[in-house]
Amino acid sequence: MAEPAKLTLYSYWRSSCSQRVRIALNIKEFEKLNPMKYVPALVDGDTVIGDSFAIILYLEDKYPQQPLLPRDAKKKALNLQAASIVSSSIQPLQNLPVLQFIENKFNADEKLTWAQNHINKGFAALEKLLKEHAGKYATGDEVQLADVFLAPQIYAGLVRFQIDMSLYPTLARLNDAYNELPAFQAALPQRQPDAPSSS
Ligand SMILES: N[C@@H](CCC(=O)N[C@@H](CS)C(=O)NCC(=O)O)C(=O)O
Repeated sequence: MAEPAKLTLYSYWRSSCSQRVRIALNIKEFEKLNPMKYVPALVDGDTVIGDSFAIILYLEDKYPQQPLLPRDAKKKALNLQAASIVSSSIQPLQNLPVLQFIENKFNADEKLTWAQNHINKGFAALEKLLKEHAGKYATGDEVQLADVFLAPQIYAGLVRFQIDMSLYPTLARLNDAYNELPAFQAALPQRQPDAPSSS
């Protein structure tokens, strides 16, 4: 295993994209991260990667222990599909600049309605996609890529956007399972050194 101390993660406590990367790093047993500064960018020597999906796939290639992508082609596609729904069809629509734009154009209520609408659409798709494949975790009994993307999104849905998770029983059950895992607990926004004390 390469030297963990060479990796520096630039992050932000509340960023769900950063939370994904923290979970992946925790799963791959990196314990020492340098103080975080900005939403996810990983610096590894002279390599700088500025996107959580790219960072996680880089970690997967470089540190194959605790694989996040299954070898089985169908299961791998399922994991990539779930991760992509989160990273392409939900998170960009709840991103800060988008929410600020809606609030400035309309008001805070419209902002919340906008976010809830897009999160609910994505969660409905994920619930349908995963309910027949889920085991203890999203695609079986191992923690995989889909889980790394789902946990921060469900957390944001619950804590920031008041999503009613009873509509999504599979996702709600998965969230309970994530909350039991140390790698996921340590990545929670409120556990980060840059989180405000009132959060
Ligand atoms: N596709 C990028 C998206 C990065 C992104 O949208 N980051 C969000 C936090 S999750 C952010 O920086 N929001 C604050 C801003 O844009 O000012 C990734 O997955 O890393």
